[in-house]
Amino acid sequence: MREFEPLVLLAVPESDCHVVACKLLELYLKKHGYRVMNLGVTTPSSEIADAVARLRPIAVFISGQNGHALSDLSGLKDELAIRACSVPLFIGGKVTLGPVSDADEVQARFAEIGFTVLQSFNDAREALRKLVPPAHGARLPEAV
Ligand code: B12
Repeated sequence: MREFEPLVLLAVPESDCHVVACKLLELYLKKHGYRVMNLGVTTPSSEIADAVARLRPIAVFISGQNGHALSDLSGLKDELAIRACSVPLFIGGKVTLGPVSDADEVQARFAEIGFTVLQSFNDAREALRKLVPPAHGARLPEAV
């Protein structure tokens, strides 16, 4: 049994004030045994990168709702590289402006800036399970 569960970092992009989905994702992942640090809404990429460097999460999940995630997050890969950090990056929500006409195109655009697009909270859990399975029965410390 591990003493501490792995940490997952959550955030909403810099221009985006939609708080609900990110908070729900936090509660969902905690319920499923992960420690979660939620940086909350309107978080600049530099702050996300600083948190990755400081806390060394196993993954970063972004909830984007206002449709501007692609431009908001376009610098994150470089911000991480400056800090010599590498971490799997995932995003979900309403990640584009308007309805999605071609999901593969959206996936490809986000892949260019280092992200995998996920649809549901369950997808997030599956992605995490592939990285580090939660240790069932472990006593969970409070989020940092
Ligand atoms: C509430 C709301 C607001 C509130 C936000 C209050 C707050 N602080 O949270 C207010 C009124 C402030 C607001 C403002 C704006 N909003 Co608004 N808002 C909404 C609304 C009605 C609900 C969003 C919400 O909380 N949903 C609840 C969550 C839980 O549900 P969900 O979004 O479906 O989330 C699910 C999935 O998306 C997914 N998911 C979400 N995040 C993640 C993350 C990961 C990692 C994964 C795996 C999955 C995942 O799982 C969730 C659960 O199933 C939506 C319309 C709608 N009905 O969705 C518009 C909406 C998001 N807003 C929109 C817009 C345009 C704006 C404004 C730009 C409007 C304006 N002109 O000012 C501003 C933007 C302000 C800003 N800086 O971001 C658009 C976005 C359009 C787009 N993306 O193409 C929407 C879709 C409305 C619309 N149909 O046009 N908004």
